[in-house]
Amino acid sequence: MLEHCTPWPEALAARYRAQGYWRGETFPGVLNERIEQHGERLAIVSDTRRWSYQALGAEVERMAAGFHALGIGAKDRVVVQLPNCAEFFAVIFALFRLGALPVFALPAHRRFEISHFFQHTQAVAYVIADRHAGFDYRSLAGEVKAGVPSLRHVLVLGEPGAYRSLDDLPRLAGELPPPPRPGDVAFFQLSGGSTGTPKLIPRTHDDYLYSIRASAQICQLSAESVYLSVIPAGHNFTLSSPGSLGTLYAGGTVVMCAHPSPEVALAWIARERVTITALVPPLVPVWLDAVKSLKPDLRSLKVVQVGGARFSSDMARRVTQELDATLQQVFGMAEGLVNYTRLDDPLDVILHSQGRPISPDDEIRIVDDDDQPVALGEIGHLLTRGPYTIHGYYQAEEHNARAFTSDGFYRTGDLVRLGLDGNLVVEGRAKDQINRGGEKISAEEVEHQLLAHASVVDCAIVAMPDAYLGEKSCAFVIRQDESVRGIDLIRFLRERGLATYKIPDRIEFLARFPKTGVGKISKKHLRQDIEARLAAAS
Ligand code: J2J
Repeated sequence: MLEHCTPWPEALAARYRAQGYWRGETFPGVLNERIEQHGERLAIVSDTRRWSYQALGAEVERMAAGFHALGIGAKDRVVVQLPNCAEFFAVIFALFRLGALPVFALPAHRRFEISHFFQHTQAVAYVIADRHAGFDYRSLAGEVKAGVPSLRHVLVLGEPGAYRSLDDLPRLAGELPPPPRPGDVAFFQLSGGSTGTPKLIPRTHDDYLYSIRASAQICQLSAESVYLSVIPAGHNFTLSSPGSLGTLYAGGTVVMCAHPSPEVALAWIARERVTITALVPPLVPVWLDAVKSLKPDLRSLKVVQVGGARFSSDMARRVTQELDATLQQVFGMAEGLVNYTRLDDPLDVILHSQGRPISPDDEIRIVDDDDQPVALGEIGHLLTRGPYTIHGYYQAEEHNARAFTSDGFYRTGDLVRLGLDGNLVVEGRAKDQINRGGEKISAEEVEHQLLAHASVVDCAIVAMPDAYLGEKSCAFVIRQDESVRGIDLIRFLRERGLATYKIPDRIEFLARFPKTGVGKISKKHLRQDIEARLAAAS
């Protein structure tokens, strides 16, 4: 395996192969098979493209040759930050073909995050769109480039400005290098994170393709399926559960929706006869309201998946009552483990649980604070190990010692309960993270940034309840200089290049922090404090 990555122990790897989970597939191999089987069928639709499998294959070949001519090769890291567009797939499959490793940045990431990905992986290239949602990614590239010596190529979808257009890659006569092997790392996913810097998740062809293949089966995908990709394309949920890659695996069609507004998305569903889509909880009431008022033609829609953050049973019920589609709850993580309610589960399971794992070999342990198993049905920490769950983050030895048990179980940081029917219910979170409607914020990461301000003596960031997003972030700050206002700190964080969703939604100043028995800041008391303030104001 790639250096600084933790392989599965040989005994487990042998088991996963023997069980037929790891079949020796690779992304380039799967794409070639699909081109042979479904060449003329529609693979990808976007605002500007309508690609058959053959057309996708041709675009992948052109880009692979171009990247190769630029000197991008096996194991080279490439930060990919594209909006939902057809070219996303041409780029990543071209990189897969060369054995180069995409790092899936989110469109919301800014200088701070992108620079970190480059510094951490020594990435050699950066693939961006010219502009999207009012933001110019070329100027971001300019800012990043100044501090990152490893960055050799900025490749732009659209108007390239000072850089090179993806339409204008060099042509190469001659052979491409050999394709990657099934056990090779295929790309880096991003961890939601609860530490000072975002961690990277190395996923192999074999392990990811197993999760995709099995997910496609659980969701009953076929060559007739049409998947609408609404949330950012590089996110693990939209990419793999079963997502766009699961749909391509099944020979279906992926529709790339560049803007998640319900008007745009619902029009796509009617126009392309979409059969399945995936949403984060805050989008659900907005969609349901839009369905009521716009009355779009949703007859094709069979499955609506919801996941990424806590989803209330009441809202789940609304979905089942107001849409003529099956609701599927999805509880997953980019590190691996994904749970689904099954399409034929009783309504009670679909409304009140987050489903069960993909694989019979997903091992689940629910433990107390001392790693001892809790009684069946009790709430505890979720630990997991399995054929598509990593055994270590990339280049993070010290953190890995805490994030994984000595026998390789990943500590998810989630608090869950196992129902008698074998389904998991997510009850809360032990990790120091804010889940802002599916967007994950590491409290420590933002606290570090705030502490860089000369007037911040100490700070602590906690989740506060929010009717729309479920949670928002609140920063409690002890300041040195009384004249420093919340707005000054927010401006400071923006200037440091932090993604907007990580900027605290609210800042409260305190003279001192409540402490725990061992003298640490009591975030529990801070959460109670902000809840009381919100209640008093309403
Ligand atoms: C409560 N919390 C949830 C749910 C994830 C499919 C679906 C989601 C993700 C994802 C993913 C939740 N209810 N239904 O990768 O493939 C929280 C948990 C979890 C963390 C992982 C997929 N579904 N969560 O959200 O890596 O806290 O993956 O540990 O972004 O989101 O976040 P992420």
